[in-house]
Amino acid sequence: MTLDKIQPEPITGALSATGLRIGIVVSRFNQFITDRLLAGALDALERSGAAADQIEMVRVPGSFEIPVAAKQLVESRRPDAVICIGCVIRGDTAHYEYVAGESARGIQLAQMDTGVPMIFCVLTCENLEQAIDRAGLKMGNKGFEAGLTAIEMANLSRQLSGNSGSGAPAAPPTPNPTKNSGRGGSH
Ligand code: INI
Repeated sequence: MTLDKIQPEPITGALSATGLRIGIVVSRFNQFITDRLLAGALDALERSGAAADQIEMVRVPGSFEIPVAAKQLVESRRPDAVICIGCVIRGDTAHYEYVAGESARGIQLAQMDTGVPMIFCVLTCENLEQAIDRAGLKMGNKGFEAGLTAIEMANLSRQLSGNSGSGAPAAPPTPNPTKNSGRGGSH
């Protein structure tokens, strides 16, 4: 008997943009920050081998509008992943809570509805300094991280859905009525 545990081989997404199509939805609100996040994301895509014609970019007014645009982008262009870029900075009222919360919730809903990975690159910061630190200063560039995450998730999603060509999810396997699965029972 051996004490070693079995080592299952994980399914992972490669960090290569070859053959991928990536969508980007970027908010104009706090554009000083979102432009820097966008530059970081594009840098990551380019370093991973992506060309301009593999990227579809959409601009929206604010982070609140990102989810619907991301969903429509998937439905019309079928990218393999969408990077959602925004920046919400706390103000004097509760407005921040609604914009940040609904943006996150909407992006998650859009991701689950479409089955296409949506990368959450919406900064939620207490002040401008925190945002600047995450857009290329002390904390790195969250846009760059989002670009790499998009590529990994796009490739992983292709593997998990058995789809090696386009962003559209593969059709589910059709059951063969003449074949007994052997599991018995129904739900
Ligand atoms: N949108 C942002 O992306 N960041 C913010 O910090 C922000 N604040 O603070 O108001 C913001 N508001 C606009 C919002 O996203 C919508 O565009 C607007 O409410 C119209 O629907």
